[in-house]
Amino acid sequence: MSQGLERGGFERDRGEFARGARALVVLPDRGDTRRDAEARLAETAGLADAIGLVVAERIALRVRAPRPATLIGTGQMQQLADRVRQENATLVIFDAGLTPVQQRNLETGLAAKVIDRTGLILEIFGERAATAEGRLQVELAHLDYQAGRLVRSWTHLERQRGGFGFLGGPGETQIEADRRLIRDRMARLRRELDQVSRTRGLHRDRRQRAPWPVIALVGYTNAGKSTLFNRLTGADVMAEDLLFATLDPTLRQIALPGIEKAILSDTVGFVSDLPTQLVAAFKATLEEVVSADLLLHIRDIAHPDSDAQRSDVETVLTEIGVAPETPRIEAWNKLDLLEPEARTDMLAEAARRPDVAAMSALTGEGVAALMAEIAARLTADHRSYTIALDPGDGAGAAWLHEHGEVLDQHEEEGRLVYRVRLAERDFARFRQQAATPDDEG
Ligand SMILES: Nc1nc2c(ncn2[C@@H]2O[C@H](COP(=O)(O)OP(=O)(O)OP(=O)(O)O)[C@@H](O)[C@H]2O)c(=O)[nH]1
Ligand SMILES: [Mg+2]
Repeated sequence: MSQGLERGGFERDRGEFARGARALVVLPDRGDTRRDAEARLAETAGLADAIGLVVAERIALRVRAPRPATLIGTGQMQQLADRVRQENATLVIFDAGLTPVQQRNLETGLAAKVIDRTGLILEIFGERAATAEGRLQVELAHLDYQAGRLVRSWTHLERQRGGFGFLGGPGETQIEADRRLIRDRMARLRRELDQVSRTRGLHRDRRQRAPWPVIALVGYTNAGKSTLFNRLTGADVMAEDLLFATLDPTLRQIALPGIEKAILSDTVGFVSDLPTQLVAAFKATLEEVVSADLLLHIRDIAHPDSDAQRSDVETVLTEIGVAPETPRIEAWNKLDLLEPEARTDMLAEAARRPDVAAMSALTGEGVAALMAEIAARLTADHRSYTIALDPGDGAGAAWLHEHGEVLDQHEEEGRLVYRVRLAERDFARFRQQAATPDDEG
């Protein structure tokens, strides 16, 4: 097996992607009005920044009629080639999806390496993945991406990766050999991943039997999930002005008003046009999100594309299989960044909507109210029960305190009588475990 594949299948030619390498960011603008071109360029530059590339220039190109062979027009190609030369850029990032043919022709025309949005995001994930599972997932996504491009343009891949030329048996063409190699490698990765997620699945089952609700933070990348996570848990996960700062999920225990224990999970952020290969590959990791009792959608409310980001997040949530009825609360974050008028509007709007809380993870404003809101949602189906315990039943009393909200307790005829708010399923569980032959008889 060739070196490249042996060492991870997507061993990069670090040259163009090395930290400090100079890149141009190009937005082929089709006049899509949903997003602000400036914000879009800034985001892609931010993605490039996330792996240490130096963005020499951001260029929006009006592309009225995309050309199948090159995407952009001949004149535009010439202009861009000049910019590449003048800026000493070795890499050009297209904020679009490129066909393998377009990618190859652009590379020839611009005399630089060219990648598209999916390629860039895969690069970032490849660099970030820290856990075994994360690495396997990213590698799988990368191979899937490569395999798709191999079909139509293996020569490009061969030139880029040095080819796997010595592998084919007699009569086997290069492209068949490459495909087979990728397919085998992907099959092996899937088996390894299965193994890893099975182990994790066991953990989850164990936890699911525990009564604590799971709250999953979701949101667009850079919205402030980790900042809030750290504030609530006292943890110190990476929270930075960096796209995809978080890749692997982190879980911590928190307390909420009336809920002694809940699990809060911080996860990878989403981004518009998240490569489908990545969404598929990360399904296992995102199970935390899929099985959560409540989704806390953190939004950067000060971002010009905040609404578009919101629908991007909803799209990914649907794609990974989150049930539409899963309770969710929107946290309108970064309130501190708004101008006074916008801020007043936002607060009024948030107050009108039961599922929205305006806040700032940075200053802490509105965080307590948000927590109360979450607790109220989680306990919405809780009801009051009156439960009598023997005075000696310390374990029973502790259980009630841990799982419910004790509203009142008093002695009555030698027994301790609790009035306690509990989830229905907890009450059922309590009755089951507290039942003694006496009770039943
Ligand atoms: N002004 C302001 N900045 C914030 C607030 N919350 C987060 N930030 C900043 O926004 C940036 C991103 O925050 P993170 O917490 O890393 O965002 P994230 O959602 O975890 O991002 P990813 O892990 O990349 O998906 C950091 O620079 C934070 O300091 C806020 O309420 N106000
Ligand atoms: Mg984060």
